Amino acid sequence: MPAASATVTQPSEWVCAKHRISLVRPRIMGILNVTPDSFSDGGCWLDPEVAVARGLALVAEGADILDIGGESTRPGAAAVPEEEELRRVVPVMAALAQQVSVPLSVDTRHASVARAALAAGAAIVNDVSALDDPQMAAVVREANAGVVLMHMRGTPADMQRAPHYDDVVAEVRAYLAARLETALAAGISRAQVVIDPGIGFGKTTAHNLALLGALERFAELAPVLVGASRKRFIGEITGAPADGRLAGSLTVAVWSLMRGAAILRVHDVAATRAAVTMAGALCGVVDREQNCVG
Ligand code: PMM
Repeated sequence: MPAASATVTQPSEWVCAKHRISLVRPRIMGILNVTPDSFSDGGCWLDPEVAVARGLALVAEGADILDIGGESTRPGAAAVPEEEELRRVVPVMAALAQQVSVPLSVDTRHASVARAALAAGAAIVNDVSALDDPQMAAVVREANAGVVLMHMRGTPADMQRAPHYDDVVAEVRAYLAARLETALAAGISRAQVVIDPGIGFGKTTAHNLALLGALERFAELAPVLVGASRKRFIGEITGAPADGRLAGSLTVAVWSLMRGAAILRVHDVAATRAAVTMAGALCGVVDREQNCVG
């Protein structure tokens, strides 16, 4: 498959508390939204027992990581009080930590939630605000946790109000480079950090396509996570509603790997696993260092 032409060799392992996640092959992060209002699965997994069962099912489907979130970040979503986020996330995190061996991630912007989730067994903080909470970097450093630094323009409540960039790739890349430096300055090691251009977070369809077409530029900075699964731009292009976007999501997933992404954050784990395996077989060589998916 065509090469990611990254000029800097990136860590081949992601340090996430007690876990070392090899990034030589693509990794699939399964999404578990314990929210009433996420855009594609809101309300499905709000009950803790149902959420845990869903988490177990995602692992059985082949998830390498589970990402558990208690605050919807869909466009227009209101912020959730931290106590409510804690109430949703921590019991599910604790129960899954007892039952699965894959690393668990907490999708939160709040250091207090991250701290509690790490104590309950999480190994990764997936922060869509890239360390905006002044306590977050210290929480990540003290737990030696993995961290995802994602680009977002504004907040979920206002991010889709006419987003504008002069050069979306250059601006998002510069932002992530700066946040990476902030993390390093706070004592987080490079091997703990993954970056994410934030597909759909304060971006039009054209912005999303430009970012997906330039993932190699991001892979020069750090390993890259892409979260495009079922997102609105796929619907805008294909005409499909949120529950009909699997084909579009799989296409973006394979594309992203070809352009240098290391981790895919997805709802449809089994189908993504099959697509990634098929792409790897077509590639013939299954080593990302040889510019292929595996
Ligand atoms: N997208 C959503 C939530 N969290 N985290 C990262 N790192 N990247 C994303 O693209 C991302 C995210 C919103 O999608 P969801 O409601 O389906 O979880």
